[in-house]
Amino acid sequence: MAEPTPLVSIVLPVFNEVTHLEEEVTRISKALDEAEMSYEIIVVDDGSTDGSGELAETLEIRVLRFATNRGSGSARKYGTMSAHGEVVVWTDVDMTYPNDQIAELVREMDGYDQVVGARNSEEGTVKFLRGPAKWLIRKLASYLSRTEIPDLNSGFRAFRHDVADQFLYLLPRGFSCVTTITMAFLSNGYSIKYVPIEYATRAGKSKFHWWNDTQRYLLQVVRMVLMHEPIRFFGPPAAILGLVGAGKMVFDLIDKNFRVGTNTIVLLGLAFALAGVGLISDLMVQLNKRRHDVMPMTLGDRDSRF
Ligand SMILES: Nc1nc2c(ncn2[C@@H]2O[C@H](COP(=O)(O)OP(=O)(O)OP(=O)(O)O)[C@@H](O)[C@H]2O)c(=O)[nH]1
Ligand SMILES: [Mg+2]
Repeated sequence: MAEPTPLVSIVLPVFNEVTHLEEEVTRISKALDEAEMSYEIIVVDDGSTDGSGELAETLEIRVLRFATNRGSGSARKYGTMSAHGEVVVWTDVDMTYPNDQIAELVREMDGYDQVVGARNSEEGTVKFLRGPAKWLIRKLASYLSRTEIPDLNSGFRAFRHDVADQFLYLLPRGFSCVTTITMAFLSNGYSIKYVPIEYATRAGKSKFHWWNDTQRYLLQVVRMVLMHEPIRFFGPPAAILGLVGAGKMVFDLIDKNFRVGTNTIVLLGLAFALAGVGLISDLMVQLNKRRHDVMPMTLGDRDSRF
């Protein structure tokens, strides 16, 4: 039921997934046909060498093919740029996400700008290492964005196309683009709803590199906060060092007969330096704020919009 201006565009980044690509496309189209929701499927193939791109071209979907590999983040970004739907859905093509529930995910959007399928278990590749790292990064992101984030890097999400268009320039090349779209929405006052989903074992071969990709996740979370609210990054260490330094100063004055120790001065100096960097960064962010013209979603809005 592909239409010129569909309601939903499903963007599928693909890199060497030939064994199950057709099965994923079929289960998505079947579910959306049954739900009578208009849609387009966009496969973004990134120089697959196993014939995924050629296979995609035989299916009744839109296919973007890049000759060289750019990463799943770039694929999602260009897929979204070329999408026609009012709602964009991102998901993987590895049989892990419940892609037969995309219509339900989209229907959850009333009053929300984005709906994310939150996995209740970590079943991804190298899960014993990824679990703790992801937990830590998620807690950091929750603190920095002042919201509880049950799943920061779920690859299964539906969001408003017009809102996301404002942030596509921020998306990095790799896997951390899913983290970025969450942080961009939250930092700019758009709402996200989380719905629990099951996460299955992956078919085919994982492209996730636990060390490189985890480092990128962490860096991307910190970068997003520095971009929007640097005070939340520099403030706490500055305050802690300042308090310890002030305490030490009182101790020096009383106990050391007014001889202020070198370490006291270093502590206070560091606290001032960090506070200064935080304030200057904050000023730069405020002065360079981009204009966001798209209204956040309100309750009952979904039906009048789509
Ligand atoms: N276009 C494109 N897609 C990619 C690339 N790397 C991965 N993908 C796709 O992105 C989706 C997620 O990749 P995965 O390797 O499953 O990564 P993950 O889900 O974080 O890791 P797992 O826990 O192993 O499933 C899949 O549909 C991949 O085919 C890439 O370089 N380019
Ligand atoms: Mg996967």
